[in-house]
Formats: sequence, C-alpha cells, structure tokens
Amino acid sequence: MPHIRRPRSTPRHRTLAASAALLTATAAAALALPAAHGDTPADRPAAALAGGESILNMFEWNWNSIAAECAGPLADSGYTHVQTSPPQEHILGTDTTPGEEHAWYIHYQPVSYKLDSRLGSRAEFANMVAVCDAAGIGVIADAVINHMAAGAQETRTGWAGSRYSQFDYPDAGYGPNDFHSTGADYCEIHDYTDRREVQHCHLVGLNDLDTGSDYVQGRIADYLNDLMSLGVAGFRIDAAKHIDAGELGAILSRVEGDPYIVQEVIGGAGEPITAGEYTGNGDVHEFGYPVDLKNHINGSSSAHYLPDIGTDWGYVGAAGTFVANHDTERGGGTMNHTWGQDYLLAEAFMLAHPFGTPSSYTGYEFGSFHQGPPLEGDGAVADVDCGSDAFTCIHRSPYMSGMAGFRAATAGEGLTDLWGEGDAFAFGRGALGHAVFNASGETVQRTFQTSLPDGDYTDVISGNTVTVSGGAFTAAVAGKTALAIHVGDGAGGGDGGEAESGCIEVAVTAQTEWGQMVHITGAADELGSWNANRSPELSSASYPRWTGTVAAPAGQTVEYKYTKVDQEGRTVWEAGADRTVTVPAEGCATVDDTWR
Ligand SMILES: [Ca+2]
Repeated sequence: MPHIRRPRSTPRHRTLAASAALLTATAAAALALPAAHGDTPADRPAAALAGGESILNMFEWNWNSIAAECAGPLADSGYTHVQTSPPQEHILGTDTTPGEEHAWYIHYQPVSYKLDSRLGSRAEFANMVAVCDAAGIGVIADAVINHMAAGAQETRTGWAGSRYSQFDYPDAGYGPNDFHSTGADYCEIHDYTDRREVQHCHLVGLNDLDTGSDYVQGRIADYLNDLMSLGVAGFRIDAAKHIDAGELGAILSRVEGDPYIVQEVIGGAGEPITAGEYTGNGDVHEFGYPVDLKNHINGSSSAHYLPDIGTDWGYVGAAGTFVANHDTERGGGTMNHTWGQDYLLAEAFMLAHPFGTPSSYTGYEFGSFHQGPPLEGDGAVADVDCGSDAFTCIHRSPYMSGMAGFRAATAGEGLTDLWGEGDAFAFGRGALGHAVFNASGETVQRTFQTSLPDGDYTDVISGNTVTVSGGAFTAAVAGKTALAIHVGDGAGGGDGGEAESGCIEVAVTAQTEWGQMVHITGAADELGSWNANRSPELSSASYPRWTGTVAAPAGQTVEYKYTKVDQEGRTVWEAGADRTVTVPAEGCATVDDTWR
C-alpha cells in the first residue's frame, strides 16, 4: 500500500552517537538481580526447537566463514542451528563514537534492510544459508527491528551506500512519521520502571520505530520475509523488551512460514515489562540462567544443585538458555571464554541438561568493551582462521560441539540416576546417556549407577572408553573436567553395522609447542568426526615427523586435517582446505604431509 509521509519539523534535540556501552550498562544492572517473573505457559505461534536441538551463536563471523564451518567442523558436531550477527546494512565505523571506530555495535544501528554489511553480501548470505542447510544446520538471523541508527542532523551514508539522517531512512522506506517521539515529543530512555518510556522513547539515541503503525509493521515483516525467502530458520529479536509484546506479535504474524523465535527481554526487579509477556511470540532469553550458572560453577553456591535448574528457579517457561552472549561477555554479569574450564563446564552442562533451548556462544578475544573483530583493509570482517586470529573457535571444544551431540543423542529423556556432592554431580538421560561434571579442584573417583545398557562407550570429552557393566560404570573425573557418554557413539550401546575397516599410514612434519600432540582429524568416525579430542593421536618418536597407522573406512575417500591438541583439549587447526585421501578396499593408504 502507498505510504504518504507527512513531514514534521526537525527535532531540536542533539542526537548522541549511540553508545552500546550505555545499553549494556543497563543490561548489566538488570543482571544483578534474578528476573522476577513467573512461569507463563507458552502459547506460541512460532516453531519451537525440538528437545535435542541446539544453537551456536557465531558472533561477528562473516557469512563465508560460517558457511565453511557448517560444511566442515559443524556438520557432525551436534549443533542443529547457528545464529548470525545482524545481516542488514549498518552505519560506517567512522560514524561511531570517536575512539570506538569499527566497534561491533555498528551492526545494531540499521540504515536500511539491504542484506549488505561488513559481514558479507546478499549473495554470500544466501550461499551461507544454503551450505548450512545442506549440512542440516538452520540459520537464525539477529533481527534489529526496534530501531534504526542514531541518525545525525546531517545526511550520512551507510555501509551499502544508503543515505540517512535522523528519522529519515529513505532506503528502508521510513520518514519522520514512522518513528516514536519525534519533534517536541523527543525523549530518551532513563526510567526503566516506566513502560511507555522504555517502549516509545529512544534507546541511547537509536531512532525508535513506531511499531504500532500498520505501515511500519509491514516494512519490518517485509524484511523478515525477505530473509525467510532465502531460507533462514528463525530470528533472534534484538531489544524485544523495547517493543510492545502485542505489536511484536502482530509483526511476527505477518511473517510467512514457521520461524523459530527467541526474544531479548532483560527483566529487572521492579520493572513492569516481564519476559512472561513475550512467551506468546516464542522463546525468551532467560537472563537469570547464566548468572546462576556462574554462581554455582565458580561462585558462592554449590554446583551439585544445578540439575534442579528450571522454572522453580524463577525462570520463564519458554526459555532460551545461554552461558554468555555478546553483551554479557563484555559486561561481566556472566562468565566468558576467559574463564577457561569453568566456562566450558557451563556450556557442557547447559547442553547436557534438558531445560530450555540452548544457545552456545563463540566470538573473539577483545581488550576493550567496544573492540571489533579482525577486519580487512576495506573494513570488511576478515575470514576466520581458527588458531591464528582473535576468533576463539571455542565451540570446536568437545565440551561444546561434542556435548551438542550428547544433547541430540539423549533427546526426549528426563533426568535419571542423580548424584551430587559439593561441586561435583552426575545425571543420566534415561537409557540414552550419562554425564558427570566436576567443578571442584579435586579428582572425583567413584562408581556411578546408570540406566545405560551394558557395553563400551566413548567419552565425548576425552575420547576414552568407558565400560558400563551391571548398570554402573567406574570413572576418575579430574577437577574442572567432565565425562559424557551416550548411545549411538559408534563404540557401544548396541550401535552395530560399522563399515569395513581400512587404514591410513600417516606421516606429517609439524613443529609443536610443549604439551601439544598432533592428531589426524577428519569426517570419518575413526578420525573423530571432526572432533580433534576424539581423533587419533600420532607418535612424536621421529619428531618433527609425526607418524601412525589409523583406522579409516575402506574403499572411501576421507576428508581430514591435522590438529594440535594440548593436555586441556585446546585445539589448533592447520590452515587451508580439507585434505582428502582415498582408502583402498584392502590395505592402507599412505600420506606424507607437511603442517600448513
Ligand atoms: Ca520501541
């Protein structure tokens, strides 16, 4: 329908360059207290993820790098979805606060709905969705729909060349009549106990869209439908708390298909807007969950209470669970990757426990709050090179990728065979899996009762064999580590029908640091299914030549790479494309390579 803009006078107010620091300061303040809301039964029009599914939030990964990860290490990881950073056109880094050029938060300042950003082009986005889809991985896009950028009085140009100024974004189809609180009504959000202010005023100067307007709802739905047409599986709704829940529902009702929805609603004590208002639209990120994980794994509470985690702890029922996100990892309210094994234990627990829909997190190392990711000379985000740039690639850890597989294998089963003491605990998932978590500093050695069938299993974390006999297994679980076994791992639990076994005689020249071992890691089960911690270790007897004979499926072409794995399971991947070797029907293939 035609949209007629009625020009208004330009507001007198100075527009601040939006600072996400303020935005996140608000979030951090809200995190100080657990969310004070009840459990509202979900009556959602949106698709829920199934019990075995899990999301990997790949913050600031560009589209080509996500595609490569979907086709490689993620394909067999157990993760069923990835979440991207916002894909729409954004402001230029030069238009951020001086001293914060190229900050990550420019993605949260839309200029238009063109799928052209420093993370990649529309064609690259579409290719990523197709590649991930082919690997069985759905793509969830971060949708910034509450606001546009913090436009200035003068006309500026966005990443894709769209011109804009305050309350005027012609390439998005928005003029002054499409925003809340313009002209004499201009206001910014200060009082979080005032519902109208939170939803109608401007968040740190970000131009707040009139989401009650039929036209604006249609424009936002057009954007989401454009992403749906490229095959995305769902949306994370940024700043959902700043949009009336009913208006957001009206927007989502105009989206074709059946996307998964998870909404950012940060509850706070004494605030009128609660997560429970939004469950009619889909899942809501539960911000109390990561705070409780931190307090129980490395805080004042004992870890063995964690198996009880759920709505009894005051959480929203349709909960999106997480250990950290891009705001909280910087704000200090939750753990982040610098917490090492405590962080990995939290990720592993979240994936092992049935409550909620989990979003794991992988990002990059940063020295300051606003620091952006590695960039190319033209300002585009550089391709990820695990092991040699700032991207942590922590998701390749068995505590994450392997435990996503545990979640998939144990779907539909509740908790059984609970045990807990101090900061160590264990639980089964019916007859499908069993996990032990040791957040203490001491080794836990004991016999665990389990409902798993007798047989040999492969520990997802260490790759070691665990034998279940007579409904129990005995294990020594070192401090700050975990153990997880499940049926269907190719090693036990009645999983038969293995392919004929062939072999590869491996030699690779590689320099390593003290404590690192070289592995051959590949797509085949025998090579760890791209999980380096489960892949065969080579011998250093002829260092720097690493050698070994490893099992591989006979008569098949096998993809592989070399990895360096240290005693804590940290993995460095060699650079370049996957290698391939064809294993003969009888006898071994031979490879003689040099680390890249
Ligand atoms: Ca709003």
